[in-house]
Amino acid sequence: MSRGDLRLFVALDLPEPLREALMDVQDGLGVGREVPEDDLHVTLAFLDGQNPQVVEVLHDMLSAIRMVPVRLTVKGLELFGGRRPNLVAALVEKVPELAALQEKVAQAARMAGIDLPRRRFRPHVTLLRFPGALSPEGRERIAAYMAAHGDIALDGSEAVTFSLYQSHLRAGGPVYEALARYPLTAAG
Ligand code: 3AM
Repeated sequence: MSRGDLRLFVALDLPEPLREALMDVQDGLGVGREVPEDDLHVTLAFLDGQNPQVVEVLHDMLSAIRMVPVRLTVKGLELFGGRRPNLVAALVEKVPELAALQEKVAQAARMAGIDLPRRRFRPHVTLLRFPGALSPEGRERIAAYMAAHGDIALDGSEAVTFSLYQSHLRAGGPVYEALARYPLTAAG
């Protein structure tokens, strides 16, 4: 990433009832660094560092997307990072509308000239991050919470917007700035 580049990603914005339910999960886990309520999202594409000219084209491409709202259903929690867990995420059901939107966003990014690696899309909402190594007590607490609530199911409300975000890396964790928001409108 060169000087002047913007670190970008595109994400689905969460409806209020789902954000609130996920905040309760964060409170229950009580370990690590919580993702602030306004920052909870489902990443559709991580775009890394891009120059401002690319951002303008990308914005035009994203503005042209016409897709329907996405029903968001959480099915389970997962500890990411294998032997060195670095975050807890809520897994989101990959319904056809969500898969289609993710493909459209990736296509828009490529049409804007962004070299987007092909990766399997596993929709999730990151709830907590562990910037340092987890303490044994932290691990125990998480294990106990996952045993009791790891299969949580939250039947969702609809996401009606997605956004282009700039991520500012700061010592206390990333700060997300929404650069633009795009509507998902009902068909017909
Ligand atoms: O919060 P989630 O998990 O949805 O993990 C980063 C975050 O995703 C991911 O992009 C989102 C916004 O920062 N991310 C950061 N660096 C990444 C990378 N090098 C990355 N995803 C893929 N490759």
